[in-house]
Amino acid sequence: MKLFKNLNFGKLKGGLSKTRNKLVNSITETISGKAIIDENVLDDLEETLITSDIGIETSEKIIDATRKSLKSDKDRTSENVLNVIKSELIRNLELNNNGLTEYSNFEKYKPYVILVVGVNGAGKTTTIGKLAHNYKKAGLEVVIGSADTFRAAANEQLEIWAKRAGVEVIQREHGADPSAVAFDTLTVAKKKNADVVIIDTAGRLHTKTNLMEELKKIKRVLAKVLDYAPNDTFLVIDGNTGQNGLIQAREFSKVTELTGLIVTKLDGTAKGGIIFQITAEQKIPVRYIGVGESIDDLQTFDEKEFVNAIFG
Ligand SMILES: Nc1nc2c(ncn2[C@@H]2O[C@H](COP(=O)(O)OP(=O)(O)O)[C@@H](O)[C@H]2O)c(=O)[nH]1
Ligand SMILES: [Mg+2]
Repeated sequence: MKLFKNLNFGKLKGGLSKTRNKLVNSITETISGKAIIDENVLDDLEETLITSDIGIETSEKIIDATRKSLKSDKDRTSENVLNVIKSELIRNLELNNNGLTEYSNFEKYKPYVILVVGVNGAGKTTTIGKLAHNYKKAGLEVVIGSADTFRAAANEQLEIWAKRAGVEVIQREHGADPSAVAFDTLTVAKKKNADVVIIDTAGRLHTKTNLMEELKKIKRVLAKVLDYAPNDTFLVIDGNTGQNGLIQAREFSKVTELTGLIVTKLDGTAKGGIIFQITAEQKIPVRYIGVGESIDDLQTFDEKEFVNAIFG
């Protein structure tokens, strides 16, 4: 179930303009003026896809499909090629995004618990503010927990977002045990009969074993209060980081079961193609995308809309 459908196609299209410039313009350059798209052009196209962060495997699949679907010479026009690539990109995203998890079942679990993880600066806290705002708007009672007790200003930043969204935030002093905050947050949410809990965490490098252990502890504590918690663990990835985002997804999924990805800052990057590569490799669905810094700039991820927006 997609709880809020916050799709603003114009905004999405605007946000993805740099990715479009990189991906679509280079595809167009590769095929334009070619009377027939022959094997050489297909090779160049494959290279174009790879350098646009689509990933080797997916790029090969797309070019194979293009080759197969354009049987006769008269099929091999630039327009047909562009259409095949577009529909193959959508098909691949749908394949990768489906099946793994059931989308948030807010009716069944009360509170529904979401844990948000990722490296420093990925956009976790901002995204939580936006998510809280959207859930609240959808009529849900939301409590957020500030389990980033590591950064000095973390409480304050989350408090500002909570105020904007109009939801309650639970926190402890700087330096406190993050799992204690997680515990408090669930306890309050249960008492209030809240619908959704969102837990913010400190940014951690996947290479720091103790921080990764801390994540596991937070999860254990959540499960102690509510045996089904967390329902979701979302990894937030900064879309600007390109290939690095792929490594983050790999490393985080080694220590914790990720149920979804949130890719932020797609408004400022030409590397939006990375979404194809990460989902192809990790088979984790993209759930939301960030296309700006304000509270309304989080959108539900939709495979078709995403590709249509890239292609303008
Ligand atoms: N342009 C843009 N900036 C974003 C987006 N999401 C987050 N940011 C910015 O990224 C920076 C880091 O965000 P923050 O939420 O503090 O990251 P955290 O360390 O993971 O909690 C802030 O300046 C945010 O305003 C987005 O979708 N678009
Ligand atoms: Mg933060």
